[in-house]
Amino acid sequence: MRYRYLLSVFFAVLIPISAYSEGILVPVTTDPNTQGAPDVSEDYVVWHDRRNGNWDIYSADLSTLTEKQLTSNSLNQTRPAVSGNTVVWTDFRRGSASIYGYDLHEEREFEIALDVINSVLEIDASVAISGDVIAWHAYDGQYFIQVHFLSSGETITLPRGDGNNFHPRVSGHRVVWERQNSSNDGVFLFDLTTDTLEQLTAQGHSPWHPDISGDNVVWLNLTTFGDPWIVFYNVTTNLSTSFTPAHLTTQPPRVSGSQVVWVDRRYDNIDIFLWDKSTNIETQITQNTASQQLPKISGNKIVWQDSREGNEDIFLYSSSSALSLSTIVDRVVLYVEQGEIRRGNGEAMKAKLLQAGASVARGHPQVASNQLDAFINYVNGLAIRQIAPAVVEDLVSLTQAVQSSLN
Ligand SMILES: [Ca+2]
Ligand SMILES: [Ca+2]
Repeated sequence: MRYRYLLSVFFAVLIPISAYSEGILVPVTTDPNTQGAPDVSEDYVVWHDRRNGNWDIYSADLSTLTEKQLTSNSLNQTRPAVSGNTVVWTDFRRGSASIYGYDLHEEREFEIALDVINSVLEIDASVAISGDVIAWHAYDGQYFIQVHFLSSGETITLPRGDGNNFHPRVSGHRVVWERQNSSNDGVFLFDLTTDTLEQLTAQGHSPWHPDISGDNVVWLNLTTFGDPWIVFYNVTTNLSTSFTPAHLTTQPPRVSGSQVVWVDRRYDNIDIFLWDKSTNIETQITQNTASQQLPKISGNKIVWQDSREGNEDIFLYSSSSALSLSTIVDRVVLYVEQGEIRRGNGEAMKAKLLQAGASVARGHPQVASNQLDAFINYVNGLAIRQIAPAVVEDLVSLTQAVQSSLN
């Protein structure tokens, strides 16, 4: 077991740049009863649905937007998660909380773990899935994390330490969750390939609801003296960025790649916002006066629970995420204005970016990508003493994002 605290972490607070959303918004459900708690993968949206007088699991195929009822048991099936063609949820058909799954291709339901929470209260087991790996919190007097492998059928218990372990999330071979302990709350990460445990948060913080996508972990940090904030942490570089949207709620932030979604009340009602770490651009996804909440994100798709029609429905946003060289030029200009980059260096950077832009215009994306490599080398060359590390990291990650959109 290995603990790694944030002592070596470079802590950057960036001021986001605002943008208007340019994607399309689609209602996934229009039924007058309650639909909520959606999740999304590349091909499917899933949610829990009360149209039959009790909670059932439904799915929609995103290529056709056709709806499908996955459960019909008269007791409750709630809070589904989806990855690929597998849907998992917390199921109360036995009274206590169990974990069930459904294969959307084979149209087959299956048991995963029975009676994981034996409680008189109906408590969500917070089941999560990524590929072969399913995780949830179970209860035996204290809450602890269990992991199930779909391919082998094996179920294991993760190191539980002192206190209660809640709200696991999975990405590939990594599981993150929060541990609540009277002396040391924390976000923990377990690597299933190396069997190593890390604590990602320093002592004295109260982190809630972590999420993970690849190398990137986000969580909420609560404080008794002000608004909560969101932490974005890279497990490979140990670099941490925090930002504090105005009137942030305690609903979980969610991450996919470099993009984070959350809800806040800055305009007096709950709306969905998106921030992209690679561009440092914040986008307001919903601008409706009803409440939009519980967002999830996968690639360029965001889903959430929306009350704009007078009852709760599921909505989907799909972005085009078109990045252009002018985004980097604008960023260089901004840093020059802020005094972060000297004017002469800024002009040299703009010249390199214009060369790459000319190559794109002539239909030579590979040449443009090589010219952007030269731009990155130039920026890295100024990293010693001339430009702050956070500025270098911002420009390099933004340029790499543009390069990946050229390919
Ligand atoms: Ca049901
Ligand atoms: Ca509805």
